[in-house]
Amino acid sequence: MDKKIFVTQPLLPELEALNEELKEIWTTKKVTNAGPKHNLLEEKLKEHLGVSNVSLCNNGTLALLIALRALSLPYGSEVITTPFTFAATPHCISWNGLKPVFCDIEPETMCINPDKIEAAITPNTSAILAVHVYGFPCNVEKIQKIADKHSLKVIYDGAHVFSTKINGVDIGNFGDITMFSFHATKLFTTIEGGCLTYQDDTLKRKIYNLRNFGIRGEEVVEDIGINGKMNELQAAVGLLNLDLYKEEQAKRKILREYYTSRLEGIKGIRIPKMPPSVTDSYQYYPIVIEDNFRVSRDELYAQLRAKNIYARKYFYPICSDYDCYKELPSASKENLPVANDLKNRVLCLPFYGSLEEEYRVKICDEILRG
Ligand code: T4K
Repeated sequence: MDKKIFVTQPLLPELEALNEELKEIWTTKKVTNAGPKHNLLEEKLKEHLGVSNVSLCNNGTLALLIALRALSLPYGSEVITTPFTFAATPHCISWNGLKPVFCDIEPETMCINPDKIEAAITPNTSAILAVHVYGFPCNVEKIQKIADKHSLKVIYDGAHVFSTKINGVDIGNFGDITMFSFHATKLFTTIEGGCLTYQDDTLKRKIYNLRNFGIRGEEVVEDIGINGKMNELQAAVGLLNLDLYKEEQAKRKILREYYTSRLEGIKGIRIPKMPPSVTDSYQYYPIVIEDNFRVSRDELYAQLRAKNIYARKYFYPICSDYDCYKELPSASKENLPVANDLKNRVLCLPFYGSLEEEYRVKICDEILRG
């Protein structure tokens, strides 16, 4: 391939349109600290995400840190989570002085396996932090039942599920709090950014405080907050991208159909299926390489890379392999057989609307070459 093809490309608004937004910001000189564009984006996201409360943050990781903090989980308590995720998920647990406890995943959705959660619960467990991986939703009903039975909080890492619905219900309405990431690699982006959604109105003040040093007024500091504020430039990009992401989804739908038409039914390739009850976000296109494919996942990854196709092994290594977590009892390979198997099989293909026809064809040709 004559140019490098990456796993994704950021969805950027027209420069002219952004310039108009910047002119406004330059005129008012209000560049951060809950400015008008920030507040408008919060309002508009309520509609787009179908939720009653949205709190914007300067990135998804800060948002997740704040979510865990806002729920006042007892210091040192255990949070059950998945190892099959980005580093931010368990790191946010640890940064809050909480202990991550890894639980295995389901083979099809690659999300935390609810049937394995109860065995991981101890008297010290305070919450479940589950991740909707690649846009596949967790089994939210089963997770909530377990949480209710054991009085646990539920936090969802929804970094991959912007605009997803389950049976018509917007995904940000499940659990106590859901985090969305608006990083440049995400379908809907503010370059860096993220938000929290939640149904409990009383969390609004707490979250506001936590992302703004706890400051309520010039002489009032109400809580031990941090700086998690989204600035006006980020919000401006977000406002423009609200008009673009649906078209991007439509383009990705066509790309998904093309990939699936070429790769489905090929010996040794499994394509994880979105359940019909779910509206897809179109964030990733993962394939699973089985033992009977012509080469291993790692060999395929290398072959593609040699042709300038930068598919990604999300998630390899898994979080339980990291030096900082591998000694945890829950990080053992025996505890996490499915995650440890899938980490060696998954490959996320280049997936963005502007990927040219000729490259789509070449990517599939390269995967299928004999
Ligand atoms: N929870 C989950 C489940 C997550 O997946 C993430 C983030 C988070 C929490 C944390 O949310 P944030 O704090 O990030 O809001 C990327 C992203 O940096 C990261 O946001 C994302 N997950 C993760 C899955 O993927 P890398 O290390 O793979 O990024 P990078 O720089 O290799 O980018 C991938 C490709 O995207 C590049 O090869 C080219 C393209 N790209 C990337 C950037 C940054 C561009 O074309 N332009 C760009 O500016 O982590």
